[in-house]
Amino acid sequence: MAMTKSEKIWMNGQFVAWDDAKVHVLSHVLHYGSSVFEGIRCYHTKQGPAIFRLGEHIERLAYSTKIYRMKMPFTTEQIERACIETVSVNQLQECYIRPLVYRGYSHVGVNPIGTPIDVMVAAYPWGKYLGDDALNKGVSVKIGTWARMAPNTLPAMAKAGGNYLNSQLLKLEAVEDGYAEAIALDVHGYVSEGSGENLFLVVKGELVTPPMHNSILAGITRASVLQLARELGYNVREMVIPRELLYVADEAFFTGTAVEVTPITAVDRLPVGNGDVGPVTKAIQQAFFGIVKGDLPDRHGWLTKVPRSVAAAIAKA
Ligand code: PPE
Repeated sequence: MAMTKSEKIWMNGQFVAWDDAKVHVLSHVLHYGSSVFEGIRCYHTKQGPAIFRLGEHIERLAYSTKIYRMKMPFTTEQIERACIETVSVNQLQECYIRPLVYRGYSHVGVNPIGTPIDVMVAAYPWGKYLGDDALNKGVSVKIGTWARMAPNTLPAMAKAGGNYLNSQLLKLEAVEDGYAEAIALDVHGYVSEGSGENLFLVVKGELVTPPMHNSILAGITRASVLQLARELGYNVREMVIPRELLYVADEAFFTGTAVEVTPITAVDRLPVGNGDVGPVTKAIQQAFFGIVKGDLPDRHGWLTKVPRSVAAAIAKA
């Protein structure tokens, strides 16, 4: 799963060559996980590359920095601009955008006060998160034996690097056991989310998803799907979900930037519904991909176009 390089990475306000985008080994972030980040997709549309919900992602990045008391050296407008420019200078049509804010190099020691706050934005091609067939055929998942962090341990609302140690334990277990992904329960035993995605169930025609207080990341795809589902006329409810509802639900699917809308067709080797991708999941996929790929009107203003002129302007400067 080697990544596809692009040419340039934005680091603290400047573009540097991909291979030169380096940090010191004694940077605080490497030792203590002190980073917050975003994952954003840019889609190829007929009107050129378009970034999905850029404003909401950078707003969440700002919340994450606030929670961890990291004083951002750039405004949200500057970071949004950096994302657009990074797509443009690398001449990418379709890509994943990864902004990262991290505590840099000054001293080692848990106390983060005084570390520099560094910011980078990279953009590079990234294919299907859970395999090429996942979107059409669905994935088989297990309930992880690791719980998501308790609410008074690490803040789930912050998309912080450190949270992903928990995610890695879940993912490692899933892959070693032959599953595409793991779903975590929260500390009370209720369904929380996947290692890197939110989760919806279809129960008797109604869409349900765990609320914020089950240690989930407040996913931007989740919010988009909640809205699209309502617009399609489905009853939608944020609801505490017991594990066994996964076994008796009619349909289930993941949502997330990387995973997009991916059907879940089996949980713990039990088929979800009859084990096929269900009609509600398909309807949500259609509504979602219709907008992001530019085939349906962007009626919510979710897409930020990347104009061709941006790269030319940067080259001139
Ligand atoms: N929960 C978690 C734990 C999570 O990491 C993500 C995104 C979501 C929910 C969905 O959030 P949103 O993308 O706003 O809809 N996970 C990102 C990182 C994946 C990775 O492997 O890296 C992503 O999808 O970009």
